[in-house]
Amino acid sequence: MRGPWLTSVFGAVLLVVLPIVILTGLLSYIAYGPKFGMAIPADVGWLKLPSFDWPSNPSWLYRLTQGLHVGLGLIMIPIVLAKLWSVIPRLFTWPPARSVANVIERVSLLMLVGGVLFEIVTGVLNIQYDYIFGFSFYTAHYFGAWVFIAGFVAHVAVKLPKMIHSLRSRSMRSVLATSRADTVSEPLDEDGLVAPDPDPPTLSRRGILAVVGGGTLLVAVLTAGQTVGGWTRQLAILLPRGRSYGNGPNDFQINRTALTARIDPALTGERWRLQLLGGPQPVVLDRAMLAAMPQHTVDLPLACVEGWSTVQTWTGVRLADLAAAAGRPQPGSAIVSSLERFGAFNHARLQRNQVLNPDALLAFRVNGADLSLDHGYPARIIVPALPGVHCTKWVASIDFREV
Ligand SMILES: Nc1nc2c(c(=O)[nH]1)N[C@H]1C(S)=C(S)[C@@H](COP(=O)(O)O)O[C@H]1N2
Ligand SMILES: [Mo]
Repeated sequence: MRGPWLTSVFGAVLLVVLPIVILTGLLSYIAYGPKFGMAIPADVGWLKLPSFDWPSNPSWLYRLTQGLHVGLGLIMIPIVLAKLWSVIPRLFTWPPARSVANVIERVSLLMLVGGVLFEIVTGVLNIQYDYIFGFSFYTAHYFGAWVFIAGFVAHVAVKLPKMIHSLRSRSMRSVLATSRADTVSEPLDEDGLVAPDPDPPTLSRRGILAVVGGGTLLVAVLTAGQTVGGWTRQLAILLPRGRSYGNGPNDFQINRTALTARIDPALTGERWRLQLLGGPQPVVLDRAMLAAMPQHTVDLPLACVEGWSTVQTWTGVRLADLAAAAGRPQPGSAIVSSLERFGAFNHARLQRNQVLNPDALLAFRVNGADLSLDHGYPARIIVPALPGVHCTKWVASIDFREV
């Protein structure tokens, strides 16, 4: 069954889809706020990306980019595996290198194959509850991506003409019309993909396409429910955050529970105060004072780096109003800190446009009810198009900065 045509079909799909996965992945790094040192790894040397303020409009921006990154990344797995299977004979060419050009080609293939497998493994493990490696996912995935990108660009440059030529060698329509009995090998090729002395086929070529395409569809069905919601959530059995969190207004994905974040419930009760810094002097507000401020209700997505997202109806006070209350109505940025004492996600720095967007809230309620403790009671950040990781829960203070 192996041959340049089949390999080229898988290759063509990957050639279209993987650049989207790469681009949205790099955008995710930028969305994390490298300018404020919040993107991980913070210091990437000459691999620094052009940095710009992440827009806070449209509100679904990060939901879209990160949904595409993780969603397409996952459904491409069967196609990547099929493509690797289709070129297995190349793995065993001997001698492994014949010339300098050949060595360069082999190294680029190592970067391509090693890179894509590394990105798949680290990516998949990061969206499960437990990431088991001793190194930072973000650092590994970022540098792994560049290894893969280098291999990918080199590979496309070398193979594109051959891919186009092979795709033209037969029509998809004729392949789809050919039964197993009529299936014959592709003509022998110089790369040795085609078996010189093949066994009779056990599957038609359209059968292989159906198996791989079906695998992709299956992964899509098993993962999409995490974001699509409704009854499809029950189908998201491959991913941990599709499941239910009880009924009612607070029944949506929880990233880290109050228990894991070691939130002391005593600090979220009557004693809770919001501290606003950045003005002439600190301003301390209790719950009643916050409730007396103008309240706004908006539908906004919460979109995690893990690819899931969910739109909920949030009610709270505008961050812009809090900035004014603090005495700095036109802040350059704002540092939000949580009651959570440990962990990398207990504070975040928001850009000016994120603070001043009229839909950017310090939310107290969701879907008409108080936030549950797991969703950040008594107060959490929700900002249009902001990556979920910066929607800080259990907010204790906001420091409005000049720059
Ligand atoms: N204090 C604090 N805030 C946090 C986190 C955290 O671990 N601690 N996790 C963040 C991440 S990664 C996401 S995706 C969202 C998830 O919010 P949820 O648990 O209400 O869905 O909260 C964010 N806010
Ligand atoms: Mo997240």
